[in-house]
Amino acid sequence: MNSRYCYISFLLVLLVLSINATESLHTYYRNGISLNGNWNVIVDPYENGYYNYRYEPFDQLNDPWSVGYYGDKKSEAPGDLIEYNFDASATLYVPGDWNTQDPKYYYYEGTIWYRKKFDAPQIENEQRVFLYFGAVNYKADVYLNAQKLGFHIGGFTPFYFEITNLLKKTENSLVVKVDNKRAKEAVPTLNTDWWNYGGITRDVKLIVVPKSFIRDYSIRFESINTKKITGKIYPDGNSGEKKITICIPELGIREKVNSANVSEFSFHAKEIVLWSPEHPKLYRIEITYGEDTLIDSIGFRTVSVKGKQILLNQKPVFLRGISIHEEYAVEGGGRVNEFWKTEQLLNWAKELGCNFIRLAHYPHNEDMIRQAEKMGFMLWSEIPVYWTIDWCNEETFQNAKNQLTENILRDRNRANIIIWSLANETPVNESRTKFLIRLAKHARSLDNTRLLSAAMEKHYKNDSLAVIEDPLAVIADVVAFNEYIGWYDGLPDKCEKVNWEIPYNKPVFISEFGAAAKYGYHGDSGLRWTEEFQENLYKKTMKMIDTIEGLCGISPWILIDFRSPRRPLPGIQDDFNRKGLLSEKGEKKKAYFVLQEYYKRKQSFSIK
Ligand code: GCB
Repeated sequence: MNSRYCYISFLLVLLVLSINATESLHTYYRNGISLNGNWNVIVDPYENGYYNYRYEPFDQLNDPWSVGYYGDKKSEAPGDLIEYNFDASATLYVPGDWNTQDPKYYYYEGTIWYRKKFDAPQIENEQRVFLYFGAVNYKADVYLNAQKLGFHIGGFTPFYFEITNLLKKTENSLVVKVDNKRAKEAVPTLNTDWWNYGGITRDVKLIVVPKSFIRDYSIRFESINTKKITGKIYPDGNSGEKKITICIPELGIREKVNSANVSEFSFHAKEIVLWSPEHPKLYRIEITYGEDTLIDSIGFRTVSVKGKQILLNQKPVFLRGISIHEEYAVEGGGRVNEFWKTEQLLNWAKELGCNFIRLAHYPHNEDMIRQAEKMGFMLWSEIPVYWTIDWCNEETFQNAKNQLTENILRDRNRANIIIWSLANETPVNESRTKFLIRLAKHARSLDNTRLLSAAMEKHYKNDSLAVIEDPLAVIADVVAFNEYIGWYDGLPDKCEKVNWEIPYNKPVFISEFGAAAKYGYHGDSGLRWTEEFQENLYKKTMKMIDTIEGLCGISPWILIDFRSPRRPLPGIQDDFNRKGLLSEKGEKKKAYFVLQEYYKRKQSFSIK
């Protein structure tokens, strides 16, 4: 690429990533016009539709002869040289990963162009239209009617563009270049233990709003004693209306605040019923500004720490957790793309006796968060700062920060999220710690009402003394770590010998432990991959962890077997990480029942 284009793209990256957003586009209960369904696709491993033969991006050339695929052209005259044709190309379903839709895309990592044609929605009274993507993995370049709207980096968070003035009445051409190539400087980086599903993996919709509308809001329950609720509303456009009304009908609340760029509110709700796993009470909230009413459902609760305890609504709670990937591989599926799949995963967790879920290792879809909230699951929400990120690279930092921002802004009103997690199993060194401390400061600046943590690692002082020693533990609210004693670290008997030193007066959480077993493979408990081995490891681990002072919860690895290219062992793994308590088809392994039993015992710890 010549240096001019290099420079321009660098500036663009900085521009997009350095926006210090404090608000998002709130869409969940808005009547969107879905653009889901079949999209025409062109597979483009050489990015022929993006670069010319000098490797210059077409969309920065302003070249009338440009044949970038985003132009969505077709030969019209006999002499036209156009070497692509969306109309005649195959289709892929959106939302969905490409890997599991056709065997030829199973291992594909690269670029696929998606194209959807649609007619503009009926617009009245100067309404505005936004184009919303729930998530695209990993980089999306978005074009409407051959004009670039922008791009987005990061595979698990939403983004949007206003397209009011760019729409044609009919036959709009929406083209998205989706690129899921892994890269050293990316977040996540080259190396992970999950499938790099590519594609437009979450909903695409048009959101039609009045000229002036409520873009977003934040709300927080300040304290059980005062029952004070505060928040901010982010209106967009000037409706001429001087007041914004906030209504929570069930609580008899109807408050008016002056409309300003950011309108702050504060009131007391005397009769409030708090959200908890045992009683996941949600209220309908309506915020009205001129012609616009934004509707949402919200729960109220407090979460804090006191010494080595986690307090929910001021009472100690034990987190009976499980880790989950956003994957549903039953009958060959991949990324979760339908509501019933989300529900099925959560039902298995409920049956297990969980009140907490670690959403690994990236932000999950919004249905997952909201359904978990309705079902009474507290959540750990994480960004894909995983293993060995490029710690010294400022662009990598800005990328991680942006993903964290988008995650927090999307979900900051959800009562069930109690922990934001910054990272998973990262090596303790200076550049990593600096990186994560910067991220922690940013998380707290966006939301200081939740706990901060990260899945750290244990080390040994001697053969039998495991310690947690990590400068990150000093700034975290919860000292969380992954421990694989009995699988990567000796055999299950080792659990009987290990003692623990965790020198922080903070709650302790075990974010992972586990062993792999192939469902239906039986044998001696000493034989790896058998259900008996996994069962034995769970039994020994439960005994060991009960001796850890300040243990306030666990999220064993993992609910259900999941795809990973790191797991090729034929006949056993066949591309699946087998540490699930259920097989990828939903069959329960023996260890499932050990954990279920343990959680029955821990029930008495729960809040009354
Ligand atoms: C870990 C990682 C998780 C892996 C798991 C394993 O520590 O956090 O992403 O899948 O171990 O199975 O090795």
